[in-house]
Amino acid sequence: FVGLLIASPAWCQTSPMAPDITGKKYVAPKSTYDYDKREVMVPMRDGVKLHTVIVVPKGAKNAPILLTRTPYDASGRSSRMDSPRMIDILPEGDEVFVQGGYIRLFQDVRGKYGSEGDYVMTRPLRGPLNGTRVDHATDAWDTIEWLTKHVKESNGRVGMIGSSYEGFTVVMALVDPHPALKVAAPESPMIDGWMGDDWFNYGAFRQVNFDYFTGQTAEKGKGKPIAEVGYDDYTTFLRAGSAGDYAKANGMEQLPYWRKLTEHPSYDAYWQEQALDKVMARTPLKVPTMWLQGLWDQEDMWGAIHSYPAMESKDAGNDRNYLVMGPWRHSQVNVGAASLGALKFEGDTALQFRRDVLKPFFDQYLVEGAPKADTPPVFIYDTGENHWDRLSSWPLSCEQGCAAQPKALYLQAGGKLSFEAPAADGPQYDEYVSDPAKPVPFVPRPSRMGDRETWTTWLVQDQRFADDRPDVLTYVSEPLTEPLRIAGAPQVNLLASTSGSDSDWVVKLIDVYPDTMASAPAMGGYELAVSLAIFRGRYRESFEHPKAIAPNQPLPYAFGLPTANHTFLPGHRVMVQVQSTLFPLYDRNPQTFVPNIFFAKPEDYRKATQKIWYGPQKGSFISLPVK
Ligand code: PG9
Repeated sequence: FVGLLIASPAWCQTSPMAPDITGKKYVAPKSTYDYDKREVMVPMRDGVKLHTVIVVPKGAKNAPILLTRTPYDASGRSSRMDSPRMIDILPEGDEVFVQGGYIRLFQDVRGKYGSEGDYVMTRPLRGPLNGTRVDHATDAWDTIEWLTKHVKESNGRVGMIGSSYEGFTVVMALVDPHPALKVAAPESPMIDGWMGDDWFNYGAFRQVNFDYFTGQTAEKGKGKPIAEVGYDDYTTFLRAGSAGDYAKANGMEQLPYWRKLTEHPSYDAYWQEQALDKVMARTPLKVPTMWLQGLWDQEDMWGAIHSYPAMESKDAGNDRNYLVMGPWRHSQVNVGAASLGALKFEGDTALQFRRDVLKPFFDQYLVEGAPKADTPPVFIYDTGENHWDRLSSWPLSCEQGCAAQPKALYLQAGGKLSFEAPAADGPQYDEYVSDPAKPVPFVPRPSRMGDRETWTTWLVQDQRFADDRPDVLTYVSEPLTEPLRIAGAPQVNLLASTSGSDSDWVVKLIDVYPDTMASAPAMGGYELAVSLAIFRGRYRESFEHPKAIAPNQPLPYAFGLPTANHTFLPGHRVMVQVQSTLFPLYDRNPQTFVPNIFFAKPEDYRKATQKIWYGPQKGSFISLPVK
């Protein structure tokens, strides 16, 4: 019997046992939670319901509402971590608002994640590009209307905030704002996809976005990135050929938005109709709006800084239109910003802004009894002297209407750069061979556009990796003996020729650090790009109607570089680099004129001899917005 007991202990008996997984959902006791999270489906005017996450502080009464309409998963955006504390579950950028007792909402845009309806990438406004009766303007209006009636803990006042695409939906809400929308902060908003927000820069196509196309449009939830076939994107895209070849090899024709892009390589009505800075400029600004962007915004370098001036003339009372530019990469305003790449700033510049400028600005319009905020019309960081500037207008230096006039910084033979015009009888040009088979990389290889550190810091990358290439012309000033302060958008005036019939021109304005920096030795000789852009030469005369370039003719190319607020310190030098590729971030120009560069053929890609011409009058120079 003892043997039986030992041999067959009670726990090995075959009698039925209660399962440990009951099938009932485990619900943590909410008693310790300082918030209540609800998920509701908000009805739009066409009957489509949008999934909306509402996070309400425990005991909230008469609380303001902060709304973000996102294509990036409202549930995920409101679950930074699982926690009984509201400040933990919301994004870092929301902390000041949580501390202020705000109700926080995230809503899936139509057709994405939990929302019903059809998804259209950056759905255009109703009109020639959108025959339906709904768009982001109506969806925002209907959402706010519903919120004011159904969120009983609120005071019926709504603010909207968001970066990037989420900034785009803020601007869309401003097109025909609901009366309860009292204040808005479009951060790095997508305003003009062809000029410089995400898809192109002056017509050169940004190949970084292929994973985005599949991620955003392959399915309602999160789509998968394209399978990596090599560690170095430079090699992968070079072997692929044109952007269209790469797309075809990866089945992108299945995606309607990719097809749409390839049908509109030029700045035609498709892009012009969607330029939100121009749409907004048609009507007075009704809602106090803080246009915000990073000075090193590698994704949306166009939107905010072109919308702000467009609205300035519409801000009759001069109390509704604001501009903020921090020393930030894309969307860094909502995370830690004490540094960017090798650069160190005066503290967490993003937290300083959110706490000292953004929150008081929003409180003024959303919190009953809140004081009038001391919001500067322009709040912009000096990236050379490392401090915030509070200004009454922007830019400070421009061709017309500014306190200061720009100064011509001349490119000269021998790699010189000077405010002195070159001698009329001096050398006429320098030249380089641009070989599409050996394009200039945008970052040192192996270039990995999907690598977060690479992608977020490439604009502040030390440019010494490029300046010794024979296909990069480098011009540099003498060391400065006193500070040189620029406050505006540098304007490129190139006199250039190419032996080809099409060409891209990349121009970088660079701050060269002194050869030795005792306080930061690794910064000795650093070449920091303060502002850079690529210009597709076929659009020299018209963005809408591309034209072949007359070979070997010195022709003027004029285009703006991104805005800068930078002091070149004594001992530093000013540098300009000129090249014709920035790869694989931008697709290569075949350098022979073809109808659509997306579908250039291998034989179209040909070397070209590029010449940059000098001269005291019509030579090449940068119009520097010196203040
Ligand atoms: N504007 C950003 C983006 C859009 C499209 C492609 C890639 C990035 C963003 O919404 O994050």
